[in-house]
Amino acid sequence: MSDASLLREKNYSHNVVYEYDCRNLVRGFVLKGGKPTLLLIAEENLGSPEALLDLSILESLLGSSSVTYEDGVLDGLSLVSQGAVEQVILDESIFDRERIYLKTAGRSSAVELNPEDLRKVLADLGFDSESDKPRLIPYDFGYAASEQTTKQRVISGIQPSGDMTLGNYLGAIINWKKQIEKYDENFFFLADLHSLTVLPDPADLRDRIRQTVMTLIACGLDLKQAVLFRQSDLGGYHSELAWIFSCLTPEGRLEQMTQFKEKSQKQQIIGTGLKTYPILMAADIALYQSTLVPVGDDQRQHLELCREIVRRFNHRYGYTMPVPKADIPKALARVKSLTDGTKKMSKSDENRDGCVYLLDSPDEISRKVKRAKTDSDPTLRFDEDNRPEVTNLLSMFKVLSGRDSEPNDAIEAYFNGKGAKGLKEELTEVLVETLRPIREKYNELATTSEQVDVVLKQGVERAEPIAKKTLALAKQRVGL
Ligand code: AQP
Repeated sequence: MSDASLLREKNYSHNVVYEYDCRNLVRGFVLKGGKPTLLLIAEENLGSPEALLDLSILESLLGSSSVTYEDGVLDGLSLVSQGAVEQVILDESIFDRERIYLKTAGRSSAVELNPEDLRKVLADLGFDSESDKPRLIPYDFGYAASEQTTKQRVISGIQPSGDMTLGNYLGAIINWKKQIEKYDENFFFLADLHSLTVLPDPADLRDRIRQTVMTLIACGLDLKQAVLFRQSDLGGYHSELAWIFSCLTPEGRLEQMTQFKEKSQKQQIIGTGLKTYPILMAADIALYQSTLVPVGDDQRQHLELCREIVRRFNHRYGYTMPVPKADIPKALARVKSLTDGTKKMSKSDENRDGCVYLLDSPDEISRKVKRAKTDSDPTLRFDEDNRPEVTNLLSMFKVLSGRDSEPNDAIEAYFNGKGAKGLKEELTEVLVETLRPIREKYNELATTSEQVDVVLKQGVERAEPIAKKTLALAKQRVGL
């Protein structure tokens, strides 16, 4: 529907404002002290309010030094009429979108426009970048631009459900390290509440929590830059938001989750937590106003559900948290088991020969890789569908040897005539060298136990204020 008349339907009484989003989210701004201004921003998935809008840019555009930002969507905020608005600040990247939804807090529906219609609406209303009044101020806030220009808050978690595997390393940890270098705000956590879904032995779980922290430190996570905390240390916030989210999540969606289907087949008792796990995961992410979630491909479906839940919350109660994006590695997003190329390498797998663990000794690595399943075709080719095991080994080599930007045929050509034996030998070598410093650092850390406590204590101190603020806002929004 293109409905320019709706834009003129109501008068609006606020100094400014507007919210724009291409996916039905609502975001409100009040700019006090400026001229009545319509603000059209190509916002997508951005983090904290401060990150959303650089007020100094806005102040210079408005020629005012008294611009303030007010969080949340205001009741009664309505569509604009020509008389009230003196100027429009228009983020030009809006026109990169296929569809634009204009929506206000007072209405439950949005006006869908294509970019050209928006241009017509603005022209109809008399806004023109050539004239002085009403003024159209085109500006590129860069919100639709690349990740480099956008502030991101990164979050990701790992379950202390077993010894960390090469799957965790390639699917998550190396990506976490890249994010730490790229972005200022990085939160990583031990998802210990999640690991209860498979009813671990309490003493084992306690040990694993510490071991997982030590392994993460040994992998070289820069904990001056990044925050590492334990989920259950802030469990009240996580579970309260998860409860609010659960009331918004259709039960049927949870049953569609592949991981639930797979894991419930392995469990004697299928706890409700196994099914509601993705809701807790959505809360873990939203609680920290996170925008980017580096995960392996196995989490893609859960992340999509998280995005749905956050959108639903924002849509119903007003903008409260950004809709996060998954950041899934392009090469080797899902590391497969060494013994079955159709299964992911998983730390809770009972068959330990299927996994390379980050703390495996060189002999163990060599033994496992030697016994890894391949097929009878001596020519090595990437073929995910028909030759999953060979593809898995080739992909591991490609990423671990730092050749991930090369095309697959270059790797195939490199192994031409070397056969599975040659591939296994070279893979072993590169695995041993990659994991050696991790194992050595871990052994060093294991001699003193205090560092784990210090790291976790600092993590809580840095994470709690954000969790507290988001939960308070979410509760207020839903009427609590
Ligand atoms: N095989 C994998 N390939 C790519 N990424 C992976 N990840 C895990 N396995 C692979 C990524 O590692 C992060 C933490 O994962 P997790 O602790 O949630 O899952 P897990 O290691 O797979 O542990 P479990 O207990 O054995 O869980 P399930 O039963 O789910 O397999 C995530 O970013 C994940 O994507």
